[in-house]
Amino acid sequence: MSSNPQPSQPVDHLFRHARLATLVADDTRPSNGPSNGPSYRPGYGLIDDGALAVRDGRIVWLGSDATLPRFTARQETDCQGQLLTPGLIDCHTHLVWGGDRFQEFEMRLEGVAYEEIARRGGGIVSTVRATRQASEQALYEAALERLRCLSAEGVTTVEIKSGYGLDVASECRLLRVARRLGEQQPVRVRTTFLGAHAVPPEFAGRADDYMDLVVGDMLEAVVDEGLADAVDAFCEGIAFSPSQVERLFLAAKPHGLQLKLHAEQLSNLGGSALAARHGALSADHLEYLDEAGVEAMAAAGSVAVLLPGAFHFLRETQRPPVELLRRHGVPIALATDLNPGSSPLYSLLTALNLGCLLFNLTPTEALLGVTRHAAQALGLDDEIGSLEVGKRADLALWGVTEPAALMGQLGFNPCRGRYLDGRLCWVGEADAPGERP
Ligand code: DI6
Ligand code: FE
Repeated sequence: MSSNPQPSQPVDHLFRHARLATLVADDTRPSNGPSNGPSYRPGYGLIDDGALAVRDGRIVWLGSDATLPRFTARQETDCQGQLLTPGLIDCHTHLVWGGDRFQEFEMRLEGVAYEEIARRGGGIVSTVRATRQASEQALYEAALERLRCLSAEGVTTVEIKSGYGLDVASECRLLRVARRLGEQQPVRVRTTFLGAHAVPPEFAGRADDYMDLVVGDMLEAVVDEGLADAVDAFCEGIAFSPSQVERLFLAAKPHGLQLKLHAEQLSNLGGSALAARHGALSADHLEYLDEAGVEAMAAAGSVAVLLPGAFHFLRETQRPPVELLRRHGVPIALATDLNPGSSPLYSLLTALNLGCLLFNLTPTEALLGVTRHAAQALGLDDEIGSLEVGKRADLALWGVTEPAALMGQLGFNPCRGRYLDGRLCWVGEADAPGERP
């Protein structure tokens, strides 16, 4: 054994004395042991008094602080025993829109159903009218304010859908705003083309004709400008049928676009099974999903993205089949579904709380749902979503020690730091202490 000291390795940022929630493995669960003893910490992959080193934006080492190799760090953060998690991932939002829908909130409370409002020409289509009138800059500024709410709670990656333009120029405008947020703000953005969100007024009663436009000129414009990473559709009685959705999937796949689907939100049309057959990354909502759909998702490895905000705002009573999803090993993600109609929810921490209390998710499942499984729902699980050597150093530092404190309280934001590629930064704050990555 050599007595020479190890040479010191240069790193950019060293986090020390953190309670790391790696979300990688269940390294504290006693094998065959009790599942409810006082020391039981299920599945967070906790490392108490841990350290994590970052070089070139990636995690290069993590483990117990006591076993820290010799590093020379340009920057060091003493986490004082507090929780350090992967940066949170909101894998389903409709962040860019114009106008608001609070009159519809009132209508629903006066007894008019969400679907009825849509049939009367309100709902999604009313946001489309307001969005078409808004300038790109106005849309950007409104979206930035919303994004800031998410990032203040430790969100480092956001998926943003179009779907409130519904003509070629307006859909492209929404996706351009989403792309620009990712370029100009310290946040990772994935964009999804949702031209098949609703039938716009000028195509009323002609959904197939509108679908011709979506799979034709609209998709072509989106692809030509490189505006989308994925496509999505609303598969529902008030929107598009499974065969219309299939046309979109078949048109999108040759362009290398990933597939996602709003499915089984208000009724069961078999959308999730269709999406799974086409290898979709995820099916989202899923309140009316049946076991056949769950089996199809399990076979395809699709993620079930649950959206308790929409469930809450629509006062839905049918819960997604969480027990079936567990039994068949379908990964569950949670997201805000942030949109002006069914889910004006600007808080992923609240979505965690609602996921636990309304859908019976365990706190571990909930945290996995906004980290590892959310990364999987975006096809980014090789890059983000857990603390592992080689992954990007997207991190959230919290002023708490217990992971359950992230979802076990409401209206208190414990986020103390948000790091993208290992650098401290906040969306919308030009003079934040960290530089822009
Ligand atoms: N389902 C939803 O919950 C959102 N879109 C969708 O397909 C709602 C969109 C809205 O009401 O504006
Ligand atoms: Fe949605």
